[in-house]
This record gives sequence, C-alpha cells and structure tokens, in this order.
Amino acid sequence: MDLGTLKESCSQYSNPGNVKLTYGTAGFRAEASLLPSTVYRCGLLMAMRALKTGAVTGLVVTASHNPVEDNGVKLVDPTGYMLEQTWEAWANKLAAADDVDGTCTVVQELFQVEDIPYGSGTVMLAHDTRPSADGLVKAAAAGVAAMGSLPIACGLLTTPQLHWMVRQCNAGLKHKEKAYFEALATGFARLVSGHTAPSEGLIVDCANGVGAGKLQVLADRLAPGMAAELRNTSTEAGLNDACGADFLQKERRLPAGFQHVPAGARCASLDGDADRLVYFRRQGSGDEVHLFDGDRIAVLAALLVMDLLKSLPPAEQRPPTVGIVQTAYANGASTEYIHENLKCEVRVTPTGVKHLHTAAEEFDVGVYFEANGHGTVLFSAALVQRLHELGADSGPAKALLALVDMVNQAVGDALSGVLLVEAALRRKNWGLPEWAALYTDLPSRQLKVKVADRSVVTTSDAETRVVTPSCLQHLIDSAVNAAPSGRAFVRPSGTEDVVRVYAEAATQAAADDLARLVARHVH
Ligand code: 16G
Ligand code: ZN
Repeated sequence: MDLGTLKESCSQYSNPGNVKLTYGTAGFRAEASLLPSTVYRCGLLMAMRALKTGAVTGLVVTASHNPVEDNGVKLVDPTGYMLEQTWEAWANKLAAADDVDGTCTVVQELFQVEDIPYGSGTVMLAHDTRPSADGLVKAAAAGVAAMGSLPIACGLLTTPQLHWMVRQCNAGLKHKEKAYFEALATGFARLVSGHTAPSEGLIVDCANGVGAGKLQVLADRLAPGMAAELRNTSTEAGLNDACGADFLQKERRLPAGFQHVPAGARCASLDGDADRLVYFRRQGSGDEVHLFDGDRIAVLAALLVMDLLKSLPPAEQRPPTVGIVQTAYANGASTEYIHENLKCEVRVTPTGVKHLHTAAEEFDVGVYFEANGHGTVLFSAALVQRLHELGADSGPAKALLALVDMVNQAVGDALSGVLLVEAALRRKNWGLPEWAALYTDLPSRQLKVKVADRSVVTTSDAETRVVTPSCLQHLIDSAVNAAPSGRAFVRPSGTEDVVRVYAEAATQAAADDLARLVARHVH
C-alpha cells in the first residue's frame, strides 16, 4: 500500500458529513446517493481482508428487497460466507471516519492490529439491477485499487452467485458463472432422473430484479425437464414494487402481475437480489394467498435429506446428525412439526443469516431458513467424503451428492432453492396440497413501531426476551398469557429505524390484538 496513492484516491470519496452509516444485519444499506464513500471504504476493507487471509474476497452492490432508490453493499469472506463478524467493527470504523486523514489512520491501525501483510489481493465485485449500481461499483473498485489490490468486475449477478464464485475460486474449483449454472442444472437433473415432472409448470415472480435473467438461463438449460413461466422480469422498472418475496411474506397478497393466475397454481417469488425464496398459491377469488414460507421450505428440505440418509447403508461410527436452524420468527406450528414428526434438533438463533449459518455448521446436515425465505442446506466435509466413498454403489448417496452440488453451500440462494423445492416435491410425487398438509401455520402478525432510538431495546435468548427497557418483558408476558396459544417478541431492526413486533396466536384476531397490544407497550 502506498499512502500517497491512498490519500489521493480517498479524497475523491469524501464522507457526506452528517450521515453515519453502520453495518447492519447484512452490510450497509441507505439511500443510494449517501453511499459512495461507504462503498469505497468497503473496497478498502475487502482488499485488506484479502491480504489478511491470502485469498479472494467479494463485494456485492445491492439493497436486496428494498426500494429501487436504496442501495447497499454485502461483503463476502473467502469461505463464500458473509464477512467474519469480528471485522464488522472495522467496517464501522472505516465508514465513520470523517476525512482523508481519519480514513488513512483507520487503515494503518487495521494493518497493525490485524497483522496484515503488505502485498496485492483480489476482490470480486458484482451488482444487481439498480440504476445506481455503476457509480457504486466504480467506488468499490477505486477502494480496492487504492490498496494496490486487484478489483475483478464480475458484472450483473445475484448475491448468492457471487458468494458461490468466491467460495469455488478459493477452493481451486471452476468458479465462472457458467460453472454455477452447470452445477445447479446437472445436480437437479441427477436428483430428479427417473421421477415424472408435474403436469403444471411453476410460475415465478422475479421481483423485476437480477434473478429474472439468471433464472431464465437456468430454466432454458433445464427445459423441458422443468417448465417455468417467469413474471415481473423487467430490469428497467418496478424492482420490488408490489412484488417479490419480501412483499409476499409481509403483505400476504398476490404480487403485481399475478391477478389472473389460476387458484391453486404453483407459484414462487424471489427477492430483488435473489437470495430469498417463498412459494405461494392463490386462495379464493380475491388477492389472498396461501404462503409457503422459509419454515415450510426447511421442513421439505429436511424431509428430502432424511429420506435419503435413511436409505444409506448403516454408518460404521455415528449416524450423521441433522439439525434445523430457525429464528424466533419461525411459525410455532413448524417448530412443533419438526419436534414431533421429524424428531431432529432445532436451534434458534438471532435474525440474520450469519447467525443461522454458523449454527447450521455444527451438524452433518444443517438446514437453516428464516421465515422470510433466506436459507440453505449445509453438508459437513465428513459426510460428503463418506458419500463419495459410497457413491458408485448407492443410489441415495448419489442423490445426496447431487444435492450437495445443486444447493448453494455458501449462502441462501433463491435459484438453487427453486430447484431444491421442485426436486423434493417431484421425488415425493407431491403438489402444493400435500406440502401444505404437513402442518397448519398458526395465525401471526408483524408490526413495526417507529421509535426515536431503536437501540434502547435490547434482547437476549435469540431475541425472544427483552432485556431493556426493564419493564417491557413483563408487559409482553402478561399480554401473551392472555392470548390463546399466544407468543410474541420485539426486537430492534438491524436494517431500518424501527422496532419490530411479532405475535402469533390460535386465531388471526387474537394474533392481531396481541401484536397491537405489544406494539403499544413499545411506544
Ligand atoms: C437482512 C438479512 C436477513 C434478515 C433481515 C432482517 C442477510 C443476508 N439478510 O435482510 O436475513 O432477515 O435483514 O431485517 O443476513 P431486520 O433486522 O430489519 O428485521
Ligand atoms: Zn435479498
């Protein structure tokens, strides 16, 4: 690193003064015009992370399911996972530096404290379809280059694609986009071979985001093996506007462009950067939907994996462990179904993929999903090795290996998720009715409360208990006890200036009342 070059480059990306951005649940996010200096500094940071680890890192310019005017940045560690959590503090420190000298001081401190070797690293950059992407990718590239490192512009990609590429690249495996499609498509074909395709195709709401074009490539590759009709595929307008996985999950009604879809048809929805997936079907004659959320996808994925594991020859040592990781948002009915029927371990972690992912790594097969549709299935190296040993002689081992290839092991991926759900349904010869019949969701309600300072609310026990303000948990407990089958919690959002309220109960009216009452206590 050359300090003179860094200073010169830094002066082009000055901090807009009165805004202080912080690394939230999954990176930085704000109205796009506020972001250049933060994204530039994330370029600096990921170059240093590459030097520290001696491996390639990544950075995606995206604001996921948020409105088109927003943008943001997600940071990818060499493993393909999200940025190592201890480095989030450095990200915040860099983002908060006032001026050129302040930024250079943090850079020097980081080099010293983290004992980073000087040299040149590589950072892969990608972006979604937002109009503000170009300028922000340039800012990130300038940050990487200012450290004497190499930015590689990978162009328009879904967030999970870049995570996958970084992971593959550092493992010395094929990592171009072509290899990604190849892995997913061949994995799917192997998994469903010999199983009849459903007579009705899948209809997918692509949120007018980057997932549209990418899913089309995948569907073309798989045709005629997988029939998919894509809607909300504009890359020009309507990003996440009355459509997409977040809209479906929060609003529980038909997205734009689905008004004439036949009742009961199998539909799915991605979010703006294609790292979330929910399924749904139209219910009745209005715009009401029946949602198949992340919890239900987790259950289906676990059923598929457990069926296959049961058919393997008995393990000589211990049988593989299977665990499902959820957050407090998981519908109570899904948790009960997992305990009673799947009889596998359930872990609950705070919201945010980084927490679920870490917990899932403790199992041979760790299935993690947030109710909002972000999740994946992780397989341990020991299990994968055993599958390879069994491979040639065992159909179930071959199917599990196909799953390992098809399911994005780096991060939740809506494209790989679609294939996972489609393959699981096809192998069971199920449609949505059979999947829906596994259990009935408890009615639930989510609200958000605007507060002056969300940080006054702190929680423990994976966000299920309030620590401060001190009287709040007591009030929530009283409200919950008065509601039939009631459960409720509040947590400060990690992405918006609000406190979120979740409630579920035996009836929709009771869940609504409970949520409203708890929200009043938050005010
Ligand atoms: C981010 C997280 C998502 C989480 C959401 C919570 C990742 C990749 N994304 O979108 O998992 O559910 O934030 O938002 O971790 P909130 O803190 O505003 O409720
Ligand atoms: Zn997303």
